Amino acid sequence: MTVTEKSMANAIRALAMDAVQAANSGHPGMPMGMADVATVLFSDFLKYDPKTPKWADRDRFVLSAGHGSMLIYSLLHLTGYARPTMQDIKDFRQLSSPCAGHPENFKLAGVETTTGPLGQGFATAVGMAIAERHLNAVFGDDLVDHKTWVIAGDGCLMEGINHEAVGLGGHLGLGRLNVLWDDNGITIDGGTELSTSEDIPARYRASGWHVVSCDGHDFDDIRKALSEAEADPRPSLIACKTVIGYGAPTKQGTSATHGAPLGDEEIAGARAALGWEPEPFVIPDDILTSWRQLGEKGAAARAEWEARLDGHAQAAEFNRRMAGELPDGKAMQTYMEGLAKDPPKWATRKASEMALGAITEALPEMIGGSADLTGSNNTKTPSTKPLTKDDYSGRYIYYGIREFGMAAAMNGMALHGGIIPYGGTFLVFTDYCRGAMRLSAIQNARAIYVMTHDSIGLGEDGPTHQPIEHIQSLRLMPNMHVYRPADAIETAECWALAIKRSDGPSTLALTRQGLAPFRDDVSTNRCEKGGYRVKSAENAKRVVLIATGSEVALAMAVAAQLEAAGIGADVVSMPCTELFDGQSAEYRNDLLGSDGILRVSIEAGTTFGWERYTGLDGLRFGIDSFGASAPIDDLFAHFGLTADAITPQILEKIG
Ligand SMILES: Cc1ncc(C[n+]2csc(CCOP(=O)(O)OP(=O)(O)O)c2C)c(N)n1
Ligand SMILES: [Mg+2]
Repeated sequence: MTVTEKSMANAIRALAMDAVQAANSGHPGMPMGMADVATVLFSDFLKYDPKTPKWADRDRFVLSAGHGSMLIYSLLHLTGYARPTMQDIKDFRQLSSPCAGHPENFKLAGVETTTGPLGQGFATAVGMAIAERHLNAVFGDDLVDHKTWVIAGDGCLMEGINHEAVGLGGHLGLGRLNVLWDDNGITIDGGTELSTSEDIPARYRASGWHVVSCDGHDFDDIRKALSEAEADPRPSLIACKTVIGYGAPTKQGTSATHGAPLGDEEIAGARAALGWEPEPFVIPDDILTSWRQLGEKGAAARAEWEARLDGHAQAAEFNRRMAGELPDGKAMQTYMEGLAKDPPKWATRKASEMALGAITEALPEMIGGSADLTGSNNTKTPSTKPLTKDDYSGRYIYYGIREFGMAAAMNGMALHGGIIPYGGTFLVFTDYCRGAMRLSAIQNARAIYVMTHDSIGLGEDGPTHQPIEHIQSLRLMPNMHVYRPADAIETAECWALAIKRSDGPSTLALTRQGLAPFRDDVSTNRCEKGGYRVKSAENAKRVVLIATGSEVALAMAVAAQLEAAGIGADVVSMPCTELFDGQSAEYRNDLLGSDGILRVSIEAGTTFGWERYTGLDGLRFGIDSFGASAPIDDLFAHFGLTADAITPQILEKIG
């Protein structure tokens, strides 16, 4: 008996029902509804090789509707990826299993990106599709010629970030991006008519997308729609009309199947309806064999690609970039030696621009951009001409006013490989990027955030634009390195560290206002330890001043007043607390001083959290309210961040 596509799709449905039932938690409805569509995608459209899951020219598949994780786990298992094993699937949602509640890119090859926060997978896929077109423009069809496929739900299309992603994807004409919309008319609260009246196809068409629809349970119709999407030069939305929980006798088509085990009785009914007889977690040999044969189809294309790569003139450079390795070179060192000769008084955003000039010239894998603040974020360099629909070889993306979409696209580029993305906006608008910054951190993605206007130092724009809690809140985020450099040399050092960090994101918090230089030594990267002493006490040491960014100069001024009063004071610049926390206890204690020494923090943002370094007995100078609209000097005076305001408080404290 030949194996039907329906029975192959039913294998996905059975695994989804069984795994969710065993875990007593999870989402069976979406995998059951999209099983037929996914079967067609993995049969005839997706380019992949389970035996070489990281093959650079594979298609990228993104399950944006991450709650339906059992869909991708089933597909990876059935098509023959080494993991998940059937045991992994039996252990769905348990600590021992790579089959986590939502797909995690660091747990399974074949999971290209972590998904779960709705809408972000889709927006990340836009970045992957940009990466593909850019690398194609640089390396040609022989090495880079793949597509990006997304499965997205109603939720992914409803989220605000979807509008940013669709706008950007349409504008850049990303024709190799194809989104399969699980158009089931159901979300958690019930039917989509409860919450939306939007004409989704019209919105996509208006944004430059091609839209096609199909019956998501009719294999021929699905195949026809996917072929049409592939052929169309625009990005495509394929509206797949499906029934959530397809096969469940009393619950299908309702939100009851969305996020809860179906229960033994309903599962028994579904098995009867689908004609699925095997025990739980058993796939009949003939069906498994058919799936495995599908999984073997891509090996030939992969072998042909390897043959093309072998001996290709650009092979070494292509491999270097895809491995995320930096080239040898001294561009940065030369740039810094130039700075040391005549240290400039630049805003750190300007210093960042100048450092980026050297970096982007030396590293062709860097793609920059800004969310419509190019001239303020200083993110554009002579080496980065615009990346446009007509010229994907460009390296600068005008993201428009789409901060969240920008950050998610940066994740997509970083995860695709071959690119180191950086992008800018005002630091205060990290709030708009935050969901994607968190996913950069979870996914160990090398995305670099260039966040300027980092304090009340931006002046007149006032409290809506002045970050207060932002720097500390980003420091709170696990795996996010936050840099707040204090002069041009520190800025270059922080950039070097951010780029070198291949397994995680970095945020650079940069000033609008000019900062006096205080460094002229560039023999070692002093920011590498996160914090270091920039001035040692001249009198007997009583105080250690710990400052970041623009407040290092203020700390130096305070220290000068203390010394004049006979009080010895060290000044520590702390550009990156995450790196400092990784130093030995000996180093940290030596730097911050021990018993009898007053520790004082100065940062033009919240004082919350600085107790960590000052101790409860220390002093913390910062701003614990919203800012205000005024010229910069008036603001620093108003918020008590001047040497004349701070020094007397220190003197009083030490008595
Ligand atoms: C940003 C975000 N908000 C809320 C959720 C919680 N959530 C998970 S699935 C879901 C409903 C999604 O509906 P849909 O995409 O149509 O999925 P379906 O029920 O059809 O599987 C919600 C609200 C989430 N995962 N991410
Ligand atoms: Mg839905």
